Amino acid sequence: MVKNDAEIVDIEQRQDVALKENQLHVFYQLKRNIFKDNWCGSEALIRWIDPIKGMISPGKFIPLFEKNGFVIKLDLFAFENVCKNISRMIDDGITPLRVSVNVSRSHLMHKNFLDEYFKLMKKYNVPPKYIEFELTESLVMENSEILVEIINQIHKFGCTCSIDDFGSGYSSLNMLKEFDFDVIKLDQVFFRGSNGFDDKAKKIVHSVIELCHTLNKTIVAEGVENKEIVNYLKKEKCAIIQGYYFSKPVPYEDYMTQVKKQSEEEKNKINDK
Ligand code: G
Ligand code: MN
Repeated sequence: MVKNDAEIVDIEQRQDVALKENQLHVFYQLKRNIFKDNWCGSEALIRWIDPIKGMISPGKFIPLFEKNGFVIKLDLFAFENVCKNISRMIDDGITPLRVSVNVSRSHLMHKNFLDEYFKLMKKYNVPPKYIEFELTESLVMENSEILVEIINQIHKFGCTCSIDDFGSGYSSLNMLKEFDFDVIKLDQVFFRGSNGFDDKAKKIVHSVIELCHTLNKTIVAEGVENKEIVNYLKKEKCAIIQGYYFSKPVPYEDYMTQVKKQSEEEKNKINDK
């Protein structure tokens, strides 16, 4: 969190410069399918690399930008970047992975905000199957009718949507009932409680996974940092894992190298058949 008013003012004064002078970067964190043993997608995450201060944590600037509205510009900047990169991969003969992008709650105040997103996808010829919209639990609670409409629009356009940070807010179960999410992203808090990943946490995770499977939802476990948790999730048949254990968020070039490697391996497999 931001510590004091001076720091807030400082960040707010530098936000436009940061965008203009390319200090804001889109990093990618790969997601692993542990049963297929492959990368099955990624999440696009904003990183602010200041020439003097170095990396500024998103925890510091995102809540602030949500308050002052700058987050709208930032989300669209990140999204355009993602679209450009997917289009670049396709041009270079690389099969892209689906990228999930975070949609801030501020967008919901703007009617038809998705039009901007869809326009960008058309501009860069991005097939809709490569985009997943991540919506957070808190965003959902406040705007239920609008959200039903938004999810419809996302599906109609051919994209998917996920509920981010699942389980860290409240009324989560009701949300599963009311909204047609494709993917549930299990919040990292379950793996990092005061007692670590103890028996109680395991029982809760077990039940949530079972529930998602019953509802035919894809589940992604977030913030997985060690082998013990991976083994547990494997036992519970949770296929997709995102976390430092497999990959940290990395710059586009590093991400592209991984995706290219897998894309080539898969093409070779087909040719060998
Ligand atoms: O709220 P959301 O799920 O979008 O946030 C994801 C954040 O969690 C990112 O900032 C990402 O860098 C961070 N993150 C991803 N994997 C891990 C992990 O294994 N451990 C920790 N501590 N943080 C992680
Ligand atoms: Mn997210």
